[in-house]
Amino acid sequence: MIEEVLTAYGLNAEKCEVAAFGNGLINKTWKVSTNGKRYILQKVNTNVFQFPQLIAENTLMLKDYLDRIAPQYLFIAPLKTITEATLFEKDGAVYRLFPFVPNSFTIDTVTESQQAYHAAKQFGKFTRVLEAYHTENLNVTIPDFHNLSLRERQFFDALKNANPQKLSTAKAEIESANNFLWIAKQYEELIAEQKLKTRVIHHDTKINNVLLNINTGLGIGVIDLDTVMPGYFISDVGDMMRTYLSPANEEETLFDKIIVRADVFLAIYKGYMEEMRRSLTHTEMQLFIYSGQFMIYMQALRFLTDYLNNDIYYPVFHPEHNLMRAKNQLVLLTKYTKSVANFEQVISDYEHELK
Ligand code: GN1
Ligand code: MG
Repeated sequence: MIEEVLTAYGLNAEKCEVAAFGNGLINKTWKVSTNGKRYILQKVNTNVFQFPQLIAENTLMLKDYLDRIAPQYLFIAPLKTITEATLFEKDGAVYRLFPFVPNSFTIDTVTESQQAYHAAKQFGKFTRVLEAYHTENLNVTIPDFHNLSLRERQFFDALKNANPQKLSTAKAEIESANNFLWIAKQYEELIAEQKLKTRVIHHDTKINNVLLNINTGLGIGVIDLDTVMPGYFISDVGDMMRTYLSPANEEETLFDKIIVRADVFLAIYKGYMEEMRRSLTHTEMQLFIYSGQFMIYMQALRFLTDYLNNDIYYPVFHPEHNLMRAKNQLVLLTKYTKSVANFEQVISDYEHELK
């Protein structure tokens, strides 16, 4: 099938070297090298993205818009096939091909706060350059993706339907998740009171979704635009907190390794604010720290719910994999919550310095 895909893009499949690339949980990715040219090939997970055409439409609309209003901005859109299609589709399988951005690389963990700074700046810039874009034009590629109230309901449903053995194995994690229900309650209030502005949001701001420059370490741009949809800034800032603060990621099972780094927190704040300060409302700025709790909690609920539902969403390598991931996220959430007073101080010191 891959050969057929490459041919559809006008490449000589026989002369292409194809190697697995990256480590996303959802789509499959390869790097294609041929005649000194490099590409990124992806097979879209159509269980998760049931209408990949919606993603393709979004990227096309944004590309057209940015070509007009911000031609300098590097927007990494998929290439077209020789018949001008934005996707290759056959027998229900969907593929797309991207140009490989020269001198770019990605990292999987934040080892220096500067990396977090550059990434936060790139995600902030993405939303900023699209500030005036009419969000209602965008397709919703996954409905209710970051709707925490829905994730909470799905968790409650899973509790009702799960087998007793699983409920007992996950007793401590379920209890911990219940202790953080206030995070979902606060979200509901924010929505009811319309405290958050709808913006163009990336919704997957992990560090490996930012391209960095090999020579300078500076940010080049953002990738993985599948979940670019109308949303709230707490999703993007929150997922950065979730994935940059700790040197150990969501797969870590030695939970002592999960720590929350204040210098990385400041780097995220600086990078994002440098781009978004003028755009965020006062109310939104006050939700900067809450955004981490919002996203870490949502991810904990998603992993725990999937464990209880017999792993229908996330791929697992052993029976308790999703439970371990949930536990990991709950540990991170607990440590994050203990750091809130410190984060407030960090922000206030920095703001003071700026004045
Ligand atoms: C999925 O495939 P990946 O790693 O980019 C998920 C994110 C989760 C993440 C957790 C569409 O992203 O929301 O935060 O796993 N994406 C989707 O690792 O569900
Ligand atoms: Mg992704």
